[in-house]
Amino acid sequence: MTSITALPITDLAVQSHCPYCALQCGMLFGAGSPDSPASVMGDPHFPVNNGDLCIKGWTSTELLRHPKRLTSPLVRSRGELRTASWDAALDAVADAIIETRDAYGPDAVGLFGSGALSNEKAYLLGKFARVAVGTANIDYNGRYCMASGAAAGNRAFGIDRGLPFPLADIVDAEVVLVVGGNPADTLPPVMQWFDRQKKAGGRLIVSDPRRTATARAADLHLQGTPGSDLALANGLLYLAIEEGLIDCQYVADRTNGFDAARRSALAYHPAVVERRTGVSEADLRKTVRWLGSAKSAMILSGRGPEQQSKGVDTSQAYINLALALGLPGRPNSGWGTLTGQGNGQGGREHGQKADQLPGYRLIEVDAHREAVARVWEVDPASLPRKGLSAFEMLDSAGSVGGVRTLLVMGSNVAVASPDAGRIDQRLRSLDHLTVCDAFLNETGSLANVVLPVLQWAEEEGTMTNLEGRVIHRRRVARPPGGVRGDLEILRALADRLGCGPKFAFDDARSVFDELRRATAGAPADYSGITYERIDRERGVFWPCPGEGHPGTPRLFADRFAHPDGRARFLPVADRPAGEEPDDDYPFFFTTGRYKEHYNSGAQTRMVGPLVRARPRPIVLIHPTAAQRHRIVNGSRVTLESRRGRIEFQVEVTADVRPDTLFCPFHWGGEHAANRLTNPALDPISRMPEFKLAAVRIAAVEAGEGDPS
Ligand SMILES: Nc1nc2c(c(=O)[nH]1)N[C@H]1C(S)=C(S)[C@@H](COP(=O)(O)OP(=O)(O)OC[C@H]3O[C@@H](n4cnc5c(=O)[nH]c(N)nc54)[C@H](O)[C@@H]3O)O[C@H]1N2
Ligand SMILES: Nc1nc2c(c(=O)[nH]1)N[C@H]1C(S)=C(S)[C@@H](COP(=O)(O)OP(=O)(O)OC[C@H]3O[C@@H](n4cnc5c(=O)[nH]c(N)nc54)[C@H](O)[C@@H]3O)O[C@H]1N2
Ligand code: SF4
Ligand SMILES: [Mo]
Repeated sequence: MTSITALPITDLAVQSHCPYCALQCGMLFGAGSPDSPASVMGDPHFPVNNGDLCIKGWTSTELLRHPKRLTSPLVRSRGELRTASWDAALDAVADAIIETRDAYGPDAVGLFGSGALSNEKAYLLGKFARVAVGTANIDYNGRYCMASGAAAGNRAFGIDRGLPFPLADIVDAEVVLVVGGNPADTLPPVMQWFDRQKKAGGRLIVSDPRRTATARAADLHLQGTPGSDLALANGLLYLAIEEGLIDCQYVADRTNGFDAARRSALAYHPAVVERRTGVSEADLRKTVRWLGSAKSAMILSGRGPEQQSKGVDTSQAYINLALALGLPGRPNSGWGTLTGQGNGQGGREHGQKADQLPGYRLIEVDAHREAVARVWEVDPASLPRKGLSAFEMLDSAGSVGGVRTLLVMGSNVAVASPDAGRIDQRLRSLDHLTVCDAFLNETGSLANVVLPVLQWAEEEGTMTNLEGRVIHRRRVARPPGGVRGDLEILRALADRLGCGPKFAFDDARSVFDELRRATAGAPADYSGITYERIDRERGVFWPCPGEGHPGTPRLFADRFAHPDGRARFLPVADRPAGEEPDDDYPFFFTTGRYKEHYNSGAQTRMVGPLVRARPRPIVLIHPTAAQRHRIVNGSRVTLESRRGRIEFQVEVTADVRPDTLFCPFHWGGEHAANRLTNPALDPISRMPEFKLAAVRIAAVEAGEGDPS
C-alpha cells in the first residue's frame, strides 16, 4: 500500500493534480514502481495550493492499486454480476442502446455524466449522446452541484465562470462574506488565502446554520435558519439603501434594473428579516457596513444557498447586493461561487448538460447548433433538442415516455440523488443500466453492465479548476491490465452504433483539438489553449480565443458579457422552501460534507486513514433539542421525513441551531442521508433541495457512548 507520509521527491518527480475537488491542487508524484508512484506531495510551485494538500489529497494514491479495483468488465447474468470479456460487455451495452432506440425512440436512452470527467470526456460524452445515440437525454451530476450558481451568473453577468478572478485576489479583499460554504473542510488549502487576508487586516463573515470550522475562523458568524438566505440578502440590500452605501455611479454606468430590485428589497425591513432568518439586526447592519464601506469586498457562495428550490433567486439576491455596492469588476472584489468537483467548471461548459453544446453554447439557439454541427460535420437539424434534467431523467426511468436504458459515467447516483429510496426503485425498473467506474459503487451494484475504467493518474486530460484555469493532468502511474479509458469506451460504443469515424480519436489530445475548434467564438472559448501552453504557464484561464491571447484571469473589469456590456439586477422575492417544518416534522434537516470524505463516498470510503478518521455519518443536534428528546452523545436516533427513515448515531453540540439537524451525505444504503431529502427542484436550474427537508425524531435508543 502506498505510504501517506511524503518520501523525498527527487528530480524525477512528475507534476500533476489531485483526483478530487475543484481546487485541483498541484501534486508532485515521486518515482516508485512503474505501477504506482511511491509518494505524493503538494506542488510548492502551483499557485493555487502552494504546496498544501488536504488529507484526501495525501491519501489519494491508495486508490490506484486498491484491492477492490475493478479490472474486468462485469455483466449480469442469472441475477448476478459476473466477469466478462470487453467485447461481450460492449456488445451488451450497444445492443441495449439499439434495442431501446428501436422500440421507444432515441430519447429513451439516457446518459449521465459528471463534473469528475475531464474536459475531453465531458465533450465526447455530449457528442456521443447527440451524434451516436441521437438522444436529447443527457445530463450530469453538476445539476446537483453548480446549476443554481451557474444559472444566476449567466442571468446577471451573461457568463458563468464560478470565480471571475484568481483565488490569490482574496488576500487583498478587505472584507469577504462566505455564504453557505465551508472551505475549511471542503477546500482546505484555500484557507491560506483567507489567513493572509486576515493578516493584511481583512475581515471574514460566514453565513451558515452551523458553526463550522470556517465560521470559527470568521470575525462574524451569521447563523441563520436553513433556507432563509434570500430574505437575508434582500434585508442586506434594504440596509445598504437605508445606510446610503449604494454605489450610484457604478449602478448608473454598469448595470440595468436597479429600480425594480430596490423596490422589491424595500419589503425586507430589518425587523422582518431578523424574525425570518434568526440573525439580529445588529449583525445585519454590521455586515452591510463592513461590506459597503470597504474599498474591496467579495461575496463567495457555496452550496448552502444554492442547493435550494429557490437557489437561483437566492444567488441573484446576493448578486444584487454585490452590484448595488459596486463590487463586480472592481479589484479584489465581486461575487463568485466556489465550484465543487474536480472539473465542475469545465464539466458545465462542454455539452454534457441537457440544454448545452460545447463552449457553453445553447442547444436551443439556432446559431449555436449550426456552429457545432459544422465541427461535427452533421446536419444541424439532426441535433436533438433540450432534454430532461438530472433528477427528472432518473425519475423518469422505466416509465412510459421515460428513459429505459441508461449509461452512467462518473457519478454514484444511487447515493447522491435526493429521495434516494425512490431513485433506487427507478434504477431497478430500467431495462438496462451501464456504469463506467473504477470501483463497484452502489449504482454499479444495480447495473447490468459495469465497465472498469482508468483512474485519474493513469491517463492524461485537462480539467478546469474553480478559477476557470485550465490545467493538465498527466499520466503518472501504469494502469492495471484489463481496464480501459472512458474515451476508448465511447469510441468502441460509437463504432458499434455505426458512428466510428466521428469518434476515431486516439488520445485525449486529439479530442482536445476538436474541443478547441468546437468552442472557438463561444462564451467558453478554449481555442487558444494547448497542452504545451498549460504546462508552460501553469494553467491558462478561459476565455482564450487565440494562441497569442494571454487568457483571462479576471473578468468584468470593463464590461459584462451581456450584449450591452451591463450587468442585470433582477427583483427576487423570498418564498417558502419545497417543504417547511411543521407540527408533524418539526426540524430542519440539512446536509453537507466531512473533510475526510468526498461526495457519495464511493472513493474515500475505501481509503484506510479516511475511514478510520470518519467511519460513519453522525447527526448533529443542539443540546436543547437533545434534552427534549432524552438524547445524549452517542444515542442512536431514527429520523423520519415524508420520504424515508434512517437510523443515525448523534453528536450533541451547540454548533448547530436548535431547530436544525445536520448530517453528511457520504454514505449509502441504510446510512444514506438522501433517503430523507426532498427532490423539490428550482424552476430555473432544476437543482434539488439538498439543503432543507422537514424531519422528525421518530425513535431514540441508547448508543455506544461519545461518538467523537
Ligand atoms: N471534504 C470534501 N470536500 C469537498 C467535497 C466533499 O464531498 N468533501 N465535495 C466537493 C464538492 S462536489 C462541492 S459542491 C463542494 C461543496 O462545498 P461547500 O459548499 O463548502 O459544502 P457543503 O458542506 O455542501 O455546504 C456548505 C455549508 O452549507 C451549510 N448550509 C446548509 N444549509 C444551509 C442554508 O440553508 N443556508 C446556508 N447559508 N448554509 C447552509 C452547511 O452547514 C455547510 O457547512 O465541496 C467540494 N469539496
Ligand atoms: N444530501 C446531499 N446530496 C448531495 C449533495 C449535498 O450537499 N447533500 N451534494 C451534491 C453534489 S454538490 C454533488 S457534486 C454530487 C456528487 O455525488 P456523485 O455524483 O455521486 O459524485 P462522486 O461521489 O464524486 O462519484 C463519482 C463516481 O465517479 C467515479 N469517477 C471519478 N472519476 C471518474 C472518471 O474519470 N470516469 C469515470 N467513469 N468514473 C469516475 C468515482 O469512482 C465515483 O464512483 O452529490 C450531490 N448530492
Ligand atoms: S483540497 Fe481538493 S484538490 Fe486539494 S488535495 Fe484536497 S481534495 Fe485534492
Ligand atoms: Mo458538488
